[in-house]
Amino acid sequence: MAPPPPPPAAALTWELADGIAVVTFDLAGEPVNKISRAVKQDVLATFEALERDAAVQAVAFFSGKPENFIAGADIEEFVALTSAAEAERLSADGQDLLERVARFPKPVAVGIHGACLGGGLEFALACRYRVASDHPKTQLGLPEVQLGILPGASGCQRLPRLIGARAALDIILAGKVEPARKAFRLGIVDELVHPAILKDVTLAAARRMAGGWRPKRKRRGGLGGWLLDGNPLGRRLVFRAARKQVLEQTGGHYPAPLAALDAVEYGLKHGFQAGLKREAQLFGQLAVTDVSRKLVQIFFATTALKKDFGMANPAPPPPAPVDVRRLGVVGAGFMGSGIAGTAVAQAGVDVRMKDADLPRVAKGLAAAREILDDRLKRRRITRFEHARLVALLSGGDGYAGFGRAELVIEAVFEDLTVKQQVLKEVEGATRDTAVFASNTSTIPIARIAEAANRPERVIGMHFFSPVARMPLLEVIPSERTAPGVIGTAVAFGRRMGKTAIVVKDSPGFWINRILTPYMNEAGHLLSAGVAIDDIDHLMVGFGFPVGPITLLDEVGMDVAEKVAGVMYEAFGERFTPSPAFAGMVKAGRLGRKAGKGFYTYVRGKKGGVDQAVYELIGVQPNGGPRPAEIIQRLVLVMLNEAARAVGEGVVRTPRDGDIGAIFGFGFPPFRGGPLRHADDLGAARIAGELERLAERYGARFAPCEVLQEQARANRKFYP
Ligand code: T1G
Repeated sequence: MAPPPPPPAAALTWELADGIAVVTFDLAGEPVNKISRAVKQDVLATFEALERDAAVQAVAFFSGKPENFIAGADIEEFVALTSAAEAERLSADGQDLLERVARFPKPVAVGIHGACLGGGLEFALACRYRVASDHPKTQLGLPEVQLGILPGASGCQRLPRLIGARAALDIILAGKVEPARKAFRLGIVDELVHPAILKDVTLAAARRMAGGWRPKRKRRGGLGGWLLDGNPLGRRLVFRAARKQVLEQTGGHYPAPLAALDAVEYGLKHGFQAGLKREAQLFGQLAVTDVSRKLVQIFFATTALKKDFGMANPAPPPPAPVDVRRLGVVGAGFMGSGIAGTAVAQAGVDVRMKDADLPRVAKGLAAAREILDDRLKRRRITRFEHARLVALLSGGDGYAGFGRAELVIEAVFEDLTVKQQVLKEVEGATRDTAVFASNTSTIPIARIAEAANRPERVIGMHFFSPVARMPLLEVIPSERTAPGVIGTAVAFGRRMGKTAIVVKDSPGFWINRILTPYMNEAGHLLSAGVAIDDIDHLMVGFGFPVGPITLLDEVGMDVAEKVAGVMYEAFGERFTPSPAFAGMVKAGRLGRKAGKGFYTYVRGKKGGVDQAVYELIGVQPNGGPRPAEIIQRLVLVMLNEAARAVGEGVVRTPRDGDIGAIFGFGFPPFRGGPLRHADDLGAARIAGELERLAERYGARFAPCEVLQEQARANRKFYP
């Protein structure tokens, strides 16, 4: 017997204005509107009442949340499902509801302001007319595949019919979320207006439709669009290309995009109703996969991190965190300009750069500006915004302008004496309340702070290169850093668009701590005769975006060697640098930036393996150990170090550790991060395999105390 329907949530209210029912969706007690079973009941009941009421001629639908339209289906509800059949029914129920909305006898217009995602966009697509506010908060998209599922409330059917298969696949298969302006260009919304007139314009559209007007939509994409989308042959080409791209991008690890492709294609071939059925079936299968569970865990972990400022709760002792309006950046090189450009582009703050001489400053300013130019080119900002933001960037060869900065980030040469010198100069040039952050990747913050008059205001902010694109920030307080200063750094990092984790002031912090043994192991494997590209292919097969050797070329061998040296000094034998890497820096093989590394580079484009490298390593490829053992060595050496670092409190929670590894260097998200992966394998199994590896290859594989203890007590990182 089917369970009784839940009582309707008190979410929808409506009032009549001149023949138009103005419906407001405002889910009580929740920061966002989401569609649960109870909300669906309420929508159904409301639309039934609207149909019955003869005074209602048309409907205008809005959200009551100030910054959010509808965030989609309630994710907590579908992760609780345990069978594919149940999930399929949930999807089919959603489709039925939206069919009723689409066939509603009175016209429905929606006014969209704020995030309109997943089931929220599917609802809007079922309405007859869509108006969106031209506001940065108004974003429309179908992010479902990012959660390992597909748009399961008719989105795979309605979107391609509205904007064409090619454009719809572009959104659905990547789980894209687009700003309102782009959604308008694509034809997803019918009108784009200033937020102040959203309500009036939507009401006017409802009224016109009540009077018999039917919105006309012109087919987008012109003749080219018709050739590709509008006939079966063209469509076949579109699907073939999309399938190929999905397989390339997912390496077969993520089933959702392929399933979504199937749902779209099937629907276009066999009709809307058959498509719905297929969509619900596939949704059911995906919703209970382990991949989807892992991706949903990541969603909730990142959401929880957004609210975590790394400080004690309730409010810490003074100083309170401050809102940064002016940022000083010392060092106008690659990192410094990346930090400056990203701070302006994302946080819209006034940035003052400083370097030793004016030509360097000019070069740094130009590089920072390129980040803004790129946004303009990709139409993320308007010309007007671009001009406004460019004007926020300035610089000089002295500290003029630093007096007003609330935060100064230094990105100078990686040397303790130099950094301490800069710290003293900055303290002399700024107010007593200013925070000094070092973008060091290897030097303990406590050591830098030894030179400070105000050590409680010194902190580490470790960005990754290139700053504009890498999503992670490690925030590193020393033991003397004030809690409020941690809050300032984390909050500003978030405004720069970064996912910030607070980590302990210990060598390599979190990311380099767990990455270094992995890189070294790749070197040991090279010495054992494994081919460069074999190592990379195997790790890409495991799910990393690039393999460890390619990563070395990207990071730069000089940087990697420096980090490896610092880690060896700190932790001793198990971090012994790989001899395979020793000759690379001397030979000028620094990687991409030098135009030569393990791979060849022609005009910035990566080519094949540079065979000359094998001579430097001193071993020609001979196959080496079995592929399974290569993967095992690389992965377990990282998991072992990660477990040890967790035991030392390098990260505050396993959640931070996993999110850091996923966002920091692309640990395969479908495995949930190194600590989730360790839990899945089980400590006993990992410890056993590490012992066997230690017998064969040495003490660097000896299982750490944390894993041994977990194995003994049958415990895990996560409850
Ligand atoms: N379900 C459940 N909870 C949600 C939620 C959702 N869809 N969206 C947000 N929350 C919670 C979030 O966990 C947090 O909770 C609070 O709301 C505020 O979020 C049938 C099946 C909308 C852009 O993937 O991208 O539709 O911590 O801090 O920064 O095809 O939340 O307060 O307890 O992130 O202003 C597809 C997910 C669903 C959108 C707002 N939708 N959400 O960002 O606030 S699947 C998504 C977001 C679907 C259909 C399928 C963002 C946001 P708490 P927040 P924000």
